[in-house]
Amino acid sequence: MTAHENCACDAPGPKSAEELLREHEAQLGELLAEVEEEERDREDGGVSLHLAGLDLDRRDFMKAGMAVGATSALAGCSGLGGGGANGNGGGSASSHTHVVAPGDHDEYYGFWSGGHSGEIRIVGVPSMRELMRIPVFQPEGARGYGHDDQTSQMLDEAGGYAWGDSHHPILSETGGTYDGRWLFINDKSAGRMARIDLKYFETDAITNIPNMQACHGCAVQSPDTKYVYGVGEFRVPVPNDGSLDPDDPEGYWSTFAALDPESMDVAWQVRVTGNLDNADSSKDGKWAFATGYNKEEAFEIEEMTHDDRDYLKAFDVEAIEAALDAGQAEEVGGVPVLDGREGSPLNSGSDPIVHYIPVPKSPHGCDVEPTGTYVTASGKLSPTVSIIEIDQIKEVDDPADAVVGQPKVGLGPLHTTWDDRGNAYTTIFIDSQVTKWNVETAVNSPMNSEDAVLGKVDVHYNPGHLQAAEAETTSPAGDWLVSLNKLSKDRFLPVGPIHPDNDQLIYIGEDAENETGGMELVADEPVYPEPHDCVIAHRDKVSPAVVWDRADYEGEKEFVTDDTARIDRPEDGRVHIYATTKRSEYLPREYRVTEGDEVTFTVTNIESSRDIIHGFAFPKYGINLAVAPQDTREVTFTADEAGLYWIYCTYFCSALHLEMRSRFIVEPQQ
Ligand code: RUQ
Ligand code: CUA
Repeated sequence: MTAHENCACDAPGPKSAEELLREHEAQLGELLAEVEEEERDREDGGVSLHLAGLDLDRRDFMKAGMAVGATSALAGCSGLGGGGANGNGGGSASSHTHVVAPGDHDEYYGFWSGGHSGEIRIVGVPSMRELMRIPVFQPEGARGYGHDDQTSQMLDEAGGYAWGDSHHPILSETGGTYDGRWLFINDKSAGRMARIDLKYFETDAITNIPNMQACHGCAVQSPDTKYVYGVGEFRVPVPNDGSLDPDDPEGYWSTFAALDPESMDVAWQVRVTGNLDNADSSKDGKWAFATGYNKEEAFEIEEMTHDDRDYLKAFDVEAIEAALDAGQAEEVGGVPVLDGREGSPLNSGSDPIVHYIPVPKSPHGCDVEPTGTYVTASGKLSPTVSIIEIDQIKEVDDPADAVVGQPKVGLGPLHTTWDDRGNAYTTIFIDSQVTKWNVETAVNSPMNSEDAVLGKVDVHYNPGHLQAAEAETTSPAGDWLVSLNKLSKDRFLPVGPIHPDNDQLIYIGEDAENETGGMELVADEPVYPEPHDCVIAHRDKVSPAVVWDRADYEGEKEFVTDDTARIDRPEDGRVHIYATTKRSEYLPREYRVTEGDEVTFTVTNIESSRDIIHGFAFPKYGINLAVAPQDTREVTFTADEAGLYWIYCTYFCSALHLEMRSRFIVEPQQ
């Protein structure tokens, strides 16, 4: 297909940039007016689409969609930033290829959250090839996660939930940059925080955080990861045992938690006023920040969005530690909790533990820029990003005076990321765009002006997070940016009514005085529902093992060899089988137990060549182990039914892989 067959040049009236801007202004005016409206027309009649809290009706919604469509058509005709380069098509519309040749490696590791798939995905950037998935909050067969004793026990102890909702992957830091040791990921569904060990790319700890439902924001304390921060979004009664009046907001809590990254224990919590949302740390570690909404402490969306302002909360880490040392915490749910609500004693002195900084309603993204001078709160229901000068927080008498800039970036700003040249990039949900703006220009311009805006690029459609390479460090790379778009609509072959999301790769390596400020859309990538966020690290900062180092589990599990493979019967009713796997057999070759025996398998893959993994599938008991070279896995079950069952290998490991199986014989009780 030529570019022109796909071009909407003949479509009626593509609008000029000015017309579009005017339209967005008008739309915004209507939107905000409607949010404020007390009385609402609740007659639906199936005509208008009432969006609770926004009350944007179908007419406006369609208009927003049309405006975006028109911009795309326009861009296609002028050759600017159009969505022409698609997936593996290789950037014919872009001078910047993202194609990584067969056999070559990507420059960056991208760690994507999987949303309600509860996992982490590893994506090569810039190729956008998905390299691996790491199950976190739910069992998964291919990697045998939740199938062996260790991981199934970990999932059980973390609450035994069937799934999780992972949003904000964050890498551990040393000296303000990614150190490749751990990745942390929140679970919004259940108030949990998990840790992934980046030597083995496996989940190795999950903490069920007390006094919290919906751990949403997730951040590490810069520059050296003394804490991992988990942010409680939903307000819940504490204790949540039915003893409190559900209609009394007083009994509801929202807490900000700090975990020790080594032990994954909760070090402390701070109870706050209103909901919490997203989080970040100052670059010197002295502050943690969280956006929040619902300072009204309401139960229904209309009331939650009632007030004009919400807060960015600034947690003074030294003041918090001092209050803990002074014994001012109360032990609740087994962890020390400080009262950081507005007007609490700990907030009333000269050194409040939490500063409440008013910003326009329902701020969402919370991002500290690379120099550590400013923290930003992206507006969500305001078309602005608020810039707070961190050093001013303690200086000003009126907390609102710490807000030193407020560029107008578009309708529905959600999250902000950074390049290495002082520029910020913000996702604009309603306008379906990414806006590029300059931080210092914004600080030096009048509030609410567009002076700092350098350009906008259309994305498809409705972006949530975006992330640039190395953007959480003190020195972002400034080349690639990914916009994680919630809707793909018509971008791909239809696959039924549940659509993939669309992650779009944008080159940001060059500044230019054009419509997009130099941003170039390079690729589309359909993704399984539904990543929320990602973090992108240079490959030099991550060095996974390619086979297991058995010293890492010495003393915990036996490394079985062909010489020590055996069947032990330590007591009546207990069988412990020590087995090896190699191409293409298990040793011992056959297992005989008695009906009712409790059986433990300790299985070592004695291979040392990379990528020779053996499966150990036991369909009768719902078990599939994936045993990597030099690794050992253990699984325990009760052989409760007499019969013969084949154990077989699930990884295609050799020409005789199909023959790789053993008989497990359960003899009837005498
Ligand atoms: S939130 S789309 Cu869960 Cu990160 Cu803003
Ligand atoms: Cu071992 Cu297939």
